[in-house]
Amino acid sequence: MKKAMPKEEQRVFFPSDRAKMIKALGKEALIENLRRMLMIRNFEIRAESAYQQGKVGGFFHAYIGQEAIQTAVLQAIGPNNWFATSYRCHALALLLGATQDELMAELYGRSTGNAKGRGGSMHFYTDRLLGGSGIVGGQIPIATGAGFTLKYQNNKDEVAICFLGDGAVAQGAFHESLNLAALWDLPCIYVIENNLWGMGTGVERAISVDRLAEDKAPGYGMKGYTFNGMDFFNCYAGFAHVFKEVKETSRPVLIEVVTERFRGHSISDPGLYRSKDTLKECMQRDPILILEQALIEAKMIDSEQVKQLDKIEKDRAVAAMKYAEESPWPNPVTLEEDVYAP
Ligand SMILES: Cc1ncc(C[n+]2csc(CCOP(=O)(O)OP(=O)(O)O)c2C)c(N)n1
Repeated sequence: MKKAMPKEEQRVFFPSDRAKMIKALGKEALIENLRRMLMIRNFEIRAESAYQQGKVGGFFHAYIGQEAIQTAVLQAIGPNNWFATSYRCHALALLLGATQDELMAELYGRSTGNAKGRGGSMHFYTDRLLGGSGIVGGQIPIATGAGFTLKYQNNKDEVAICFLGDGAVAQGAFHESLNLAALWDLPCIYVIENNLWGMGTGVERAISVDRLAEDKAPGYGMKGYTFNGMDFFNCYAGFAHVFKEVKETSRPVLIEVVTERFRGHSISDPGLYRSKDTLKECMQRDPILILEQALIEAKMIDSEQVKQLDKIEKDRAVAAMKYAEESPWPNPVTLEEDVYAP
């Protein structure tokens, strides 16, 4: 069997210059990105507590630990593109403008929810998010179809971007989608968020190569890149580069972003496959703390202001819980509405 996956500090990442990016992005944009990451973290922490109180049912997969990735994507490529992701979809919906109220109400199963209370945690949507997918890899052909549409319409301003887990790399849909995207020159960016685990299976036991993008991409005639998912700046630099490249060439690209999830696979996972010490050690690389520290060092914010920002986001998430709690249940008479199966 192949050797254990190297830790992120041993991987070779896309080169990026943090000082240069701090200057280029500026104080306002950087603080806004920190705020967005705090928004995602606070939303999920409150939603978890609602789940634990029995107010939220069904599945629940937190993005905690991975926030830098999709936050950096939005900063680098903007919202006017097509997005697809897995069931781990809370962050992307928030970043694409879904309100905390509608998302929390969806988790609570209320009629005011993002999908009228019918989808729950795994199926958030926006006008640009083509849904969270509960089927591992199910979102890959959907994003490929969005890329096909852009190409067919001769739209050179937008791309389709697809987020998937390391576990989804072994799915047949991954192979078929990447083959077609390469064959037809589709403007697709495939982002493997390698959080090192597919449920309780370590990536080194599931995938036959070490570098998920750089080793696999050449087999499709594509370029492959590796980014550090705990570092907002490295993600931002990488995604900005790739976005420009894909728009210029209309060639698909495969990216691996090395990250860690700080929670279990889902809320009901006790995480017995990794030790408490391993988890504690990986939580030292908290992407929010890393960005916070960089902004404090750049004298763009101080720790008191960070606390205030965090408090505002906490209060917003708590207000969303109240909104959800007070929202009506769906009327049973509407049960057969929006069902398209013949
Ligand atoms: C086709 C399919 N097979 C199996 C499952 C059960 N399942 C749900 S999540 C998961 C692990 C996926 O891990 P990964 O792709 O690494 O994503 P992560 O959860 O780490 O974000 C599995 C096997 C499923 N939902 N769909």
